[in-house]
Amino acid sequence: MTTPVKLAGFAALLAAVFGAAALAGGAVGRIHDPAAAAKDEMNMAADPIRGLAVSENGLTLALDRRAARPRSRFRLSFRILGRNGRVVHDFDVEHTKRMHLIVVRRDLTSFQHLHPTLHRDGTWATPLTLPQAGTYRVFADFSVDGKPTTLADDLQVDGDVRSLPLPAPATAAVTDGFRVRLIDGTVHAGEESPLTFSVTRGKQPVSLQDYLGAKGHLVALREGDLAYLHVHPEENSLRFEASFPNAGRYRLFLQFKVAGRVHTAPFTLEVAR
Ligand SMILES: [Cu+2]
Repeated sequence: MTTPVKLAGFAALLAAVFGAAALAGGAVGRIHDPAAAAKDEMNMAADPIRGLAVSENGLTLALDRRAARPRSRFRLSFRILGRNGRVVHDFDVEHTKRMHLIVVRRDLTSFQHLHPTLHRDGTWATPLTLPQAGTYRVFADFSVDGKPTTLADDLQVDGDVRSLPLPAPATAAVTDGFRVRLIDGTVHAGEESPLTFSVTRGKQPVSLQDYLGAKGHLVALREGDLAYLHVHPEENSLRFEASFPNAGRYRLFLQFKVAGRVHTAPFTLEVAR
């Protein structure tokens, strides 16, 4: 390619970039319009797949260790590094917390949702016990400067590994004596889909406490690569909006709080084309 052609290409790229910037500027200018603002917010949060990389959006997850022993409690610590390699200290509050840490075994058994403590030097730390040998996926879910980001890395627990196949798709799960049902899961690949759950105990409805600013918390992971999907909770019901990028199987982990205790109900969901 000759230099003038290259320059022309570069100019076109610049025009495209500035065109996009102008559009974004226009969007900011409309912020007084609540409908437009809500739409812009949705577009900003529209990135439906996260958690596939250790580094994204100029941010890097730096785990202090990638190995642990089974059934022994240890301190999991990490930092979030910016583009310049500096430790990030400022995080936005999302779902009432500045950091959500999800730890699952790669076969999607053993789910934990933790809220580590931020120390003065920018280190996040939490006690953690991993029940069995295997490879665990650690997701750090947070937001910096209004941009939600989920970064992930693997943690190895040596020993005899018995991987389990993903359970068959089901619309009901029993956990800690609660019966949890997926009552509306009209799910289509590639669009925002509603997921509504009900919780009963002894056939009676259960009174749910608020958990992380909503009636429940839902994590959805794609079978295979464990892509971490973006899920929106609704404030006053066990209803969520999730984007399933493609047909296939996903594992859902619904968490809810009753009488001061958080319970987790896992589901396998088959998403049709
Ligand atoms: Cu959390």
